[in-house]
Amino acid sequence: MAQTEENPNKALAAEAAAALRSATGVEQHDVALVLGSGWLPAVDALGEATAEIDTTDLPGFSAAAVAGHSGKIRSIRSGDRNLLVFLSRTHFYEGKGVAAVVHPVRTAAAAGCRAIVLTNGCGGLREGWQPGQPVLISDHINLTATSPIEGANFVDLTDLYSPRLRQACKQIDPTLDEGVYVQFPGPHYETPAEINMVRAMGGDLVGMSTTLEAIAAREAGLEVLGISLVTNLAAGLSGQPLNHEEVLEAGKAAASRMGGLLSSLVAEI
Ligand code: 8IG
Repeated sequence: MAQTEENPNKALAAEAAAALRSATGVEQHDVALVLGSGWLPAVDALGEATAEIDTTDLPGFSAAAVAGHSGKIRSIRSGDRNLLVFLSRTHFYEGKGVAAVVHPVRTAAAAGCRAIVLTNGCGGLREGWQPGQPVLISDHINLTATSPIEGANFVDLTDLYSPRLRQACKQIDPTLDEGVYVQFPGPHYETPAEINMVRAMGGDLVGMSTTLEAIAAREAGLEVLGISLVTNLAAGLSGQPLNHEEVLEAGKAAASRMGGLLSSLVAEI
């Protein structure tokens, strides 16, 4: 479908952006951030909230479904930028459809954002990676078997994850590693055999988000940065079962590092 307001998804995002303007009093947002599992404790480092609203106050959003995710949107003034921070996301496994998953991204674009930082909590495959470690997403493999784009719009995904912004992150923190993020549909975690498959196909990180949002962001013309917080070793690698509490703990422990990274980064965007 053509990039016009005839696209119903784009029209709904424009309505949400208009409602966002009146709810926050902020005419134009510059940079959007989506906080994944474990990232919530980092948000306070970004600056004072100008406004905080419930996602459900805006057209097209539905309530948050996961513990540790809060269904709120914060407008934060950081230096001379207005940040639009989504404290939660809609996941593909909720079954609300791909358009619901990427609605925040399209809303951010309609609100004036030029760049989006997509964060997530995920499983790590690489030897030496520990829970609590942030990793820059260099590329992705989308195993959801779907796309947020409808119709014959053949969007290029080369360099989807901005080399410029990845470089900026590495200047802030030279110890940051990069890896290929693989999105599974979830909500179950992988089997150890699936993790072996991921390794064979070149994946380093496994999760249940981000790739569909990144594709929609590219379609909308946003510069994209993806950062994963390795909250657990991928299935079969630690000898322990996986659980969601471990994810939230890793986030709390890593909060000040994540907050410092994000706040230094938004100044560079
Ligand atoms: I946090 O190990 C988190 N999310 N698919 N696998 C998948 N998603 C995750 C994982 C994981 N950890």
